[in-house]
Amino acid sequence: MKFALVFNPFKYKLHEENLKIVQKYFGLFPPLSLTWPAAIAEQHGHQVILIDARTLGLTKEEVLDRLIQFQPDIMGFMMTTYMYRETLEWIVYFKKRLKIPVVIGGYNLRVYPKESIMPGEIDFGVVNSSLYTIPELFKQLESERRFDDVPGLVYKEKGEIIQTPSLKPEERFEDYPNPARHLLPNELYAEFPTERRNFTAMVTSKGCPMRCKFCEAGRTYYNPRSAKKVVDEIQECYYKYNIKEIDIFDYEFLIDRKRALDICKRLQEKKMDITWACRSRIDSVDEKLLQEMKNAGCCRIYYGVESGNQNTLDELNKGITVKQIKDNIRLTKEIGIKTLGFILIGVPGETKQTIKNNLRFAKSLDLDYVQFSKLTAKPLTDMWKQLVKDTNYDYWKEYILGNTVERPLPRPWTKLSNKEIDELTKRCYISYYFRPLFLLKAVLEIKSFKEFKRKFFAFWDMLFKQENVSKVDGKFEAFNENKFF
Ligand code: B12
Repeated sequence: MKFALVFNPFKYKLHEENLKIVQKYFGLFPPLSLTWPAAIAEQHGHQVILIDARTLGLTKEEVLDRLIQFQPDIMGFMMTTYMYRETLEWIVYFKKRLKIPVVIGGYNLRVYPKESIMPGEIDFGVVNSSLYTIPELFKQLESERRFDDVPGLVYKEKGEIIQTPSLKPEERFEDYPNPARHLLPNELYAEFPTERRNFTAMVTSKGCPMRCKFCEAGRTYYNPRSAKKVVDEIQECYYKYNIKEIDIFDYEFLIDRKRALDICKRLQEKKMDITWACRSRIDSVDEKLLQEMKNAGCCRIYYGVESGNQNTLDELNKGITVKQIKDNIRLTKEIGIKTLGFILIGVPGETKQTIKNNLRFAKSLDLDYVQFSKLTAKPLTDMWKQLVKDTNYDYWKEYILGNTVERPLPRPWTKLSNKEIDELTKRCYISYYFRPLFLLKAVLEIKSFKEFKRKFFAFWDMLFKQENVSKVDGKFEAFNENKFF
């Protein structure tokens, strides 16, 4: 089979947790989700292309030209809940012109498996993992077209939508091939804090056993790749794609301390000139682990700080203390690893005063970067379940079904309005980043002209272009540092 995967550009959405300018400068990342089905299909002898139209700045027409040249038998797209309708527009466009089957996968299939494939243009949905679903689906497409034995598939038969059971327990992430980065323009990627290029993103484990109320990954099956596999993939990045910086996107990279130490030890032995960042809970680190991480090239840790208020942390089921936050951020900085803190705005009981206190707390931690996100009832979170129960209305479902336009979700857990939350989030960014000494330090640490350009434009736009309340922007484009001078 000839399999064509397309990653479409996407605009800012009013229901997102980030401000528009933050979204604009978030970065150009490899479409990792699509590199897995790509690699799995190739492993089974299929021919694959992956078109990253977002990073390459391609229009639908330009992508169509490439597809016509390739002559695929089947097309694939990744669906998040947030961007479902936008990706659907792309699917409709290609389906009309190429008239070949369309398969979708991605997070929204877990939330709304059947609804995801309701549009007439979509034929199949991969509910969870591609590991066994893709080879079986392609086998059936080439032979008898009997889909009832393909695991984890949604498909249409005689006007009905049928979902087959997924394999249990979930396939071992360890058994996956490495993501198909050879299909990507690896030299074009960068995220906001990127210091070295080439840059890539990586995922080394799926799921998270913790139970934070605001996160959709809570209590999902933790499914790691072994230290050996992880380091093999890093070596592949380094030697094959000249990658010098990696952002490890696991929900919680350090949850298995033994695995983390093993990865560090192996990286130290390999002596590659490579730096990496990861996401971690505050209570996963200690001095020994941080030191090993630093020695293995860790340059930045993204911590879920969320709040400087103990009651809020408890209310969100975060399971950490304010003291742990202070101690471990200090330790991380002393060891020479940069810190980014995620802080939530609009938490239960939030007032203008609590936001002020949190801003002061973030400043006192002296984090290198802070991301202020508006707490949103994201699909599959406890907050979402409660909101659906209280309002008897599931915004996300209605949104993907096309029954409602995009809009910010209500936040009944605070008296602050959505408008106030937007305004205060913007004020937090400006107050945090526009401190003379902080700016001076940030400028002195910049390592390349591209990094300077990216950060300069982001600061400029935050000051002068970010509306007090983010609005829809039909012309929205992610910042592409490869485009300008
Ligand atoms: C890397 C990443 C990105 C990258 C790259 C995009 C991508 N997903 O490839 C960037 C930064 C660009 C990105 C953007 C966004 N992302 Co993102 N992203 C991730 C992240 C961290 C890793 C994805 C990954 O590779 N996982 C590992 C693989 C193995 O699992 P997987 O993605 O589920 O893929 C498997 C199956 O689902 C299936 N599959 C997936 N896609 C497809 C497609 C086809 C055709 C087939 C057959 C199968 C298939 O096969 C894979 C192998 O089994 C996940 C969180 C996570 N840890 O998973 C969030 C995540 C998927 N993203 C999310 C969101 C919200 C977004 C954004 C909306 C954020 C924003 N505001 O801009 C955008 C939307 C992009 C879009 N076009 O829709 C949410 C989705 C939630 C939801 N309900 O939809 C997640 C779960 C993160 C979160 N905590 O909120 N993302």
